[in-house]
Amino acid sequence: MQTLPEAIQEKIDAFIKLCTPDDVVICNGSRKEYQGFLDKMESMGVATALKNEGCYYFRSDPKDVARVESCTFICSEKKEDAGPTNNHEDPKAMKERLNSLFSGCMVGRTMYVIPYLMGPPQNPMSKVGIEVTDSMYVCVNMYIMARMGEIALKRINEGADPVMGLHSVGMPLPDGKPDVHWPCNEEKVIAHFPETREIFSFGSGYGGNALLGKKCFALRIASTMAREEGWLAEHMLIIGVTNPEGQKKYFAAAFPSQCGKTNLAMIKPNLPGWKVECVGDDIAWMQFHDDGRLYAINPENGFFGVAPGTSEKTNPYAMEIIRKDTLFTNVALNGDSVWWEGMTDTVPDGLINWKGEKHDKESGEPASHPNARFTAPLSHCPNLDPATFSERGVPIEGIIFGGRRESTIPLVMEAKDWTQGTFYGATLSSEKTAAAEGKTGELRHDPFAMIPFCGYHMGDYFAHFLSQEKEGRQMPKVFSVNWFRKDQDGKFIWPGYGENMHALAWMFDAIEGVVEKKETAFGYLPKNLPIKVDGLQEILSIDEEEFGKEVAENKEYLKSTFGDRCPKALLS
Ligand code: GTP
Ligand code: SPV
Ligand code: MN
Repeated sequence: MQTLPEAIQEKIDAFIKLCTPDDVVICNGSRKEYQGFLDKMESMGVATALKNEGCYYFRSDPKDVARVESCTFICSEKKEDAGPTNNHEDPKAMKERLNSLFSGCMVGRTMYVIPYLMGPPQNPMSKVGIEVTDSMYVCVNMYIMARMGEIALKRINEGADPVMGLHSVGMPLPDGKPDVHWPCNEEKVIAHFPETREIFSFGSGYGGNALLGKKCFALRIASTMAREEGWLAEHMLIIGVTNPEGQKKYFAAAFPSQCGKTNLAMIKPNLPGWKVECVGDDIAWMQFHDDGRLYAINPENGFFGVAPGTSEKTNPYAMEIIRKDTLFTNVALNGDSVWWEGMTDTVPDGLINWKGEKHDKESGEPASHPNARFTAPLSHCPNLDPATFSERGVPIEGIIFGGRRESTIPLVMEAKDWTQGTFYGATLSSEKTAAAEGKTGELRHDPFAMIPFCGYHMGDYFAHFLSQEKEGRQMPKVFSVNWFRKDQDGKFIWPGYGENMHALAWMFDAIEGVVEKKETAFGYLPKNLPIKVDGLQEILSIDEEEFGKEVAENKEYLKSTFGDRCPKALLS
């Protein structure tokens, strides 16, 4: 069995002393180990094996279905370093609370130590972490989402300093108490210590709360590392777009949770001659290289994608990706396969809903939870970009910001310069979705789609983004998009999905300088697009008065929220 460097072992020993598990296992990340976890969970009735090879079904506790932003904390020494958009807690006070929460929390359970690598093994930007958890569900998801085991251990033994994370579902099993199918705790805390690069997560087993490599490390902790070290950790998908002439450009795009990243990353274009390949669907780590270009990597190794709405029609590549070796959580069971809203036009008979009950079609309740997810390997992606695992990353020429907006924001627009592009990012807002707790549909500001994920003061984040523009650098062009405009009847005007290729093609050609554009004070818009859509001109235009009002409100928001720490360039 592998050993850990002494300093790391000491930290793990302290976790063991605190959590008092019955047993400790260091994960090697092998396929055999992964299958062993699944077999064990199946025998416990926690996982259901499905008809398709390597596919399993999980159901969470109905009270543990999404990220919990109200219980997510940035514990920086100074409150102002967390900024106005994060919950802050004093590190000492939080450590005390955590010590009491974690004390004895793994009694009756096994502690799994998961060394993992975020990023392609060949790439110097990749980083290591260790997640210590009492959840086998977390182990199997981390196996898919990160590079787990030996590969990371080797780096750690060579001196790489891992971001440490301790996770517990928060339900000890004293005196042989039987386990429940989805252990969790009413009290949840997701605490980040950016200065010491530590993560503590208690009480939830779901998604971004529990898979610490994802939002906790690759965004919240990484964004603070990126600021210190001069790079960018962004909530962005990465795609390569090839035009009919065979020229290729890479784009990175930030959309808030459940606003279309995974779908755009896997787009099957509805425009002859164009090709799109996927590098990543959620997170981008980016850095300017000596050649003056911005290079991106996807730190993840899998997809944790929204299931509802995914179908052969909307996202055929996703349907192919999830055909084998996929974990499904909170979808509906359809015999020995799965179903969710939007997969087919008609609802099959005899479904078991995500709560484990017979689905009542008349109830008006969905059979799958709106934040039901699939976990599937990146390598399954039929349009995976050949440079996904490259040593260098991929050169980004376009950055896209998009939200879910039923009015005001046009289908696509181009910023005149980096500063206006930064303004697009800083003023991104979107109607709330089911990816986090709370009411859906409400409009909220979500700068850079990073509101829930920025590990420091968002005003400083804007300044950091702005400061990327330097002599000798080829700055990407910046765009704003919106697939979600609605007509008077509340129907989407834009067909979306494969047709989003029209917007991508326009952006590609805008970078090349070969499109016809309408100039406004707020950026450039397409004159037309070669597609027949009712209301097309409406979504290709802005109402300058309405838009101007939105811009003024946005500046007010920036000023009142971030004060002096908002760069002046965004307010003028
Ligand atoms: P997270 O994984 O939570 O960060 O979400 P995401 O940004 O990856 O969003 P995803 O691609 O999973 O899409 C979220 C929801 O929006 C799904 O139900 C999609 O079917 C729907 N969606 C995605 N793209 C489009 C589009 O172009 N038009 C419309 N109308 N809906 C879309
Ligand atoms: C998101 O909410 O943006 C997700 C899901 O991608 S989670 O991993 O739970 O954060
Ligand atoms: Mn996604």
